[in-house]
Amino acid sequence: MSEIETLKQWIDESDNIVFFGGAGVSTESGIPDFRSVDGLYNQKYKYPPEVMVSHTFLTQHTEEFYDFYKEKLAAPVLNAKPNVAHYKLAEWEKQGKLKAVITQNIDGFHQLAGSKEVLELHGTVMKNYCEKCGKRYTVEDVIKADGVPKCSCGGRIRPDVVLYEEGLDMDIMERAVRYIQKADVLIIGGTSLVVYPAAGLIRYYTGNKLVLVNLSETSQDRYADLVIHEKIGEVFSKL
Ligand code: CNA
Repeated sequence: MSEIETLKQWIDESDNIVFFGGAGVSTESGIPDFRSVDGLYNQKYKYPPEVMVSHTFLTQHTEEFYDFYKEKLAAPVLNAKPNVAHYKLAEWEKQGKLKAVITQNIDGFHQLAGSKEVLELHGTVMKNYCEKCGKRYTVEDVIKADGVPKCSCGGRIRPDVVLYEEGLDMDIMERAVRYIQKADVLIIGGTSLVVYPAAGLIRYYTGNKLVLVNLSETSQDRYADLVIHEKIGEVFSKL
């Protein structure tokens, strides 16, 4: 049986699938990831993306932070749409087969594709708030602001995104752990599995159907029961 056939069989037979994904899920929508050859790490910037989306950078290089954030993380989301991988996951959830999507992505595409139970470990570009009064703003408000986006009260508007050096929401992490612990099939897709603590979630899986669908090799490939090194959209379109 081919790898795709095995995956298809596991999915057909299961009503407790959990998906854990990253930036590679959205590259086929045209949004660059961080670590692929054409990802943001390999584009020419003064600093690596990890530095430019850190808490220190927001506080010490505020204008540059917003320039990078608006151009490379927020605007691409408005100019793209979900792909077959996002839609497939939403379809499986609707059929009662998939319990949750746990994502490191901040693009909001799973919800746009119709997924309901989406755990956004790193927040979302779709939500933004004033650091002073808490007033909510849209992603469009942030993008169209001249320079650093400011609230009507004078405070700075920041994205509801977990920056490097910032802590994850423990409630979301605990829910993610519970879904993974109980999962029958765990599909991990489009993530280099190098960003912690998110990448550590894989250790909570206790089943024997751990699937890794990632274009490049990861350091966790050896723990998977099935490894497919292909584009996730292409793989999912065959399921
Ligand atoms: P990453 O470290 O950039 O890794 C992406 C992985 O996906 C790589 O191993 C690629 O080989 C693989 N990949 C790329 N395209 C595909 C594809 N079509 N099919 C299968 N695999 C593919 O990204 P991670 O998510 O692992 O790193 C975590 C960071 C990246 C998170 O904090 C995100 O917020 C951040 N990020 C998010 C987005 C987004 O929301 N779309 C975009 C860029 C970065």
